[in-house]
Amino acid sequence: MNTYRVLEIKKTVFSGNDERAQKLRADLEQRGVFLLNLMSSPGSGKTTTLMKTIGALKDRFRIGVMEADIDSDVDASTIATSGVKVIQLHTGGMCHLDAEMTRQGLDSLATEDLDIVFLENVGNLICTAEYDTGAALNVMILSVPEGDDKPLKYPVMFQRVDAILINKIDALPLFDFNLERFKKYIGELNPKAQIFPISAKTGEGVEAWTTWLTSEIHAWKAIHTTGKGE
Ligand SMILES: Nc1nc2c(ncn2[C@@H]2O[C@H](COP(=O)(O)OP(=O)(O)O)[C@@H](O)[C@H]2O)c(=O)[nH]1
Ligand SMILES: [Mg+2]
Repeated sequence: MNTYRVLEIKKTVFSGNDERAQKLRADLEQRGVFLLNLMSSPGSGKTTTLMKTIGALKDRFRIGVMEADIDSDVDASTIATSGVKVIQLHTGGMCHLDAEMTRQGLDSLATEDLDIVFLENVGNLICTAEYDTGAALNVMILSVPEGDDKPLKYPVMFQRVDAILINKIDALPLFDFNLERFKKYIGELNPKAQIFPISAKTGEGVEAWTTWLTSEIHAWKAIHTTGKGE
């Protein structure tokens, strides 16, 4: 099993997060490192979904993971079992990562030998949505037990993401989650968002997600990469 380091992130004292995020995005494009920012409420299945996604992509891409948490190392220790490079970021009470904190994490992870970095953001649907991390792709997970009305309660999050994973579809028979109603809300808020119903537990639907993600990474690399990659 891989070991992992823990980085105590320094709180950002700078203003101008959007400019910093644009700068970081441009740096990552130049370095050929595709950063994916994964957001959700606590317990929706970010770590479990990352494990399945890593399993599908690790033969094709060199993957690194940054696990952000207020204090614990539980997730980094889980991800380390997959064999990819992982770092635990402690936010010291902050409920999100901004671009400068993300840069600190990437510097500590060291990305020279990586094609993709997955950032598991701190678990919540509010402040994580409000800070651009500099990622190439923003993805969120909504799990079935949370209910199909969450786009009405947290519209900023659902508006800002490129893709939405509806996780825990194995539990659909137990809940009144209505996928068609959910799609209607998203059609109004963010019609360009891709929606993937999955079960990170059983693996159902995961292939459609990883196939789409792979094509997004290839399209991004075709534009930005200079000789790095598969
Ligand atoms: N039934 C079911 N449970 C899941 C699924 N994905 C994750 N879980 C469980 O949900 C809990 C939280 O998952 P985790 O990946 O740690 O969520 P995170 O806090 O968003 O990283 C764990 O007990 C997982 O085993 C799923 O697709 N179906
Ligand atoms: Mg987690």
